[in-house]
Amino acid sequence: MFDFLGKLIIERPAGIKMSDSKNDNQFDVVVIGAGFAGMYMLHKLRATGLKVIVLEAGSDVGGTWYWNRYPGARCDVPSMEYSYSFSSELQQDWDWSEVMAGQPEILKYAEHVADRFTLRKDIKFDTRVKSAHYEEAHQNWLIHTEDGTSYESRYCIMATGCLSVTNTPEIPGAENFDGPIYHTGQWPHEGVDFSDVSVGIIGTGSSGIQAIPVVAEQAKHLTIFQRTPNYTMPAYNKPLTSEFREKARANYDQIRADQRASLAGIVGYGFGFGGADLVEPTDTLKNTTPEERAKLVEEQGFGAFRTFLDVGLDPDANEMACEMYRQHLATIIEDPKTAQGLMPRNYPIGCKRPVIDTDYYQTFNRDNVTLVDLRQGGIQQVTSTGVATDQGHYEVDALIYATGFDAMTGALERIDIKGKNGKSIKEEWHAGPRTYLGLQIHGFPNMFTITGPGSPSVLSNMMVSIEQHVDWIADCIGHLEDNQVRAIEPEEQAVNDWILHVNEVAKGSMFTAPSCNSWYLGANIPGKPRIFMPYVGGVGEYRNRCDEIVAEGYSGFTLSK
Ligand code: NA7
Repeated sequence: MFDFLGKLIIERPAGIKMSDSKNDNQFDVVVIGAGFAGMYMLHKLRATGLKVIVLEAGSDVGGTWYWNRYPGARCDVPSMEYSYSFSSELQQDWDWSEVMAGQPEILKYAEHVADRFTLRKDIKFDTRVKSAHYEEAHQNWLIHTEDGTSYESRYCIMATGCLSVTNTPEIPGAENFDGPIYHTGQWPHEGVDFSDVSVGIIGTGSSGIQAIPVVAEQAKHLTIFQRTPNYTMPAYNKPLTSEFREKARANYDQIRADQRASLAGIVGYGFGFGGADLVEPTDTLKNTTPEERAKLVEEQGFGAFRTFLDVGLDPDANEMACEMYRQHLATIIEDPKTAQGLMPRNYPIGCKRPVIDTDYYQTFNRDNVTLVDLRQGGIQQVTSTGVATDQGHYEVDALIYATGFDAMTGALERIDIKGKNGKSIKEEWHAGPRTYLGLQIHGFPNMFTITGPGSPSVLSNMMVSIEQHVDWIADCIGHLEDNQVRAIEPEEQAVNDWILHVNEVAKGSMFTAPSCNSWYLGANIPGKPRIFMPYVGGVGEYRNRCDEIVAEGYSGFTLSK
């Protein structure tokens, strides 16, 4: 229902914002999280004159890039594209040094943005939010932090990140391990020196695949405990030349416009993916002969199937592509047993988030690297001196868990969030996350989720999706303020319809193949409902739908005085 044109119940004198009469802990907006989403949300809302505070668990800005300091951590989107577009001066001034920046450079960028826009004065660091309860009587959010402080606000914006709650599997015996245990997502700020250390790493997702080559260079020995091999492509990362940067900057308006209209928020400006230009796949792999496929692999390596449309649609064509992948892999790895151990099988290419790497497979040709393919016998327990598996015991001095995150919903469900009638977000989402547009939840008025489940989010260049959500939310709040609307929340039917649509679009894609077990589906967390969480329809389509909904007078939302 949309009723903002109805009679005004509460009239505020013109020109007086709610913030004018607030005490220290009363705000118009509380934003939770000071990663790229929370930082831009703060900047954007400041222009409205509302009283805003950001609460952040870390000691500084950066979110994902603040916590994920493991060796080799790097963005998998070209930095000229993985950067804010909201300030033309910022994008003209900042010099990215490489095509895909490493974590230290991205964190420096976040810090620079915080300095440049004096963001820190409205961010409370070292402050973890414990609960956020909607008080129906006052139509306010009451937010409690672990240090015992409470905040009251009209709007509560969750900028809590999609990959911010680490997944640490409970492996028996871990508490008895004599050496240090690290998690890639919570890496020590001072770094770790692995010289002369035998290291074990559990997990070969993107984090493991990035860390392994770098740790192997330093460690005495590196043992990789791999449960599921991944499909990974070379990143072809390289330094950026000043000529390239200048050309890209001159084209920034077009690049940004193309990103916003694209499928994944990435146009591959100047590099494409995997070092080759982006191509629109049109050919049919199933029409090729084994000889033709072998020739393609010989000529193009891992990229050999990228021009074939049916790889993403037809399980048989996909399996042919997987076989081509394995053929090329076998040519890189010197030891045939290790090559077999690294070969992904029994799930399609494109089911998990694509991984790109630097020298990953070459690392397995080093003398100080051992692969333990857990498909041949899994981990039994961690002992005081290493890891016991069904294949034997492996001695290590230090262990790294590269075991991922409770993605998309973890950070929200970790906070005790209660909406109308005291209903918790956990209850509301017991069968999987339910949102309208990934922006709002029925029964939780005036709470917004930036890049929440049901939006393109992790399937896209996060910067593009963050900026779109922040702009939408800021416009929405401006609209509510201008029209003296007290609360907005989605109708239950609109949520149902949107979820149906999110599932419809994902159906038939490799993302939801029965053999696919990805964190997109929550399959990495025991007991988590198996639901495909992000919106696969593309950032351009999605943006259009969000804009249409506004033009239709916030259709699907209830706006109440
Ligand atoms: P991922 O992609 O979730 O990878 C986690 C890895 O850890 C994956 O190989 C898992 O194997 C493995 N894992 C998890 N639990 C276990 C246990 N108990 N035993 C053995 N192996 C285990 O997380 P990342 O941090 O690498 O990447 C997350 C995203 O960050 C990435 O997609 C980018 O967007 C950036 P499994 O596949 O579940 O068998």
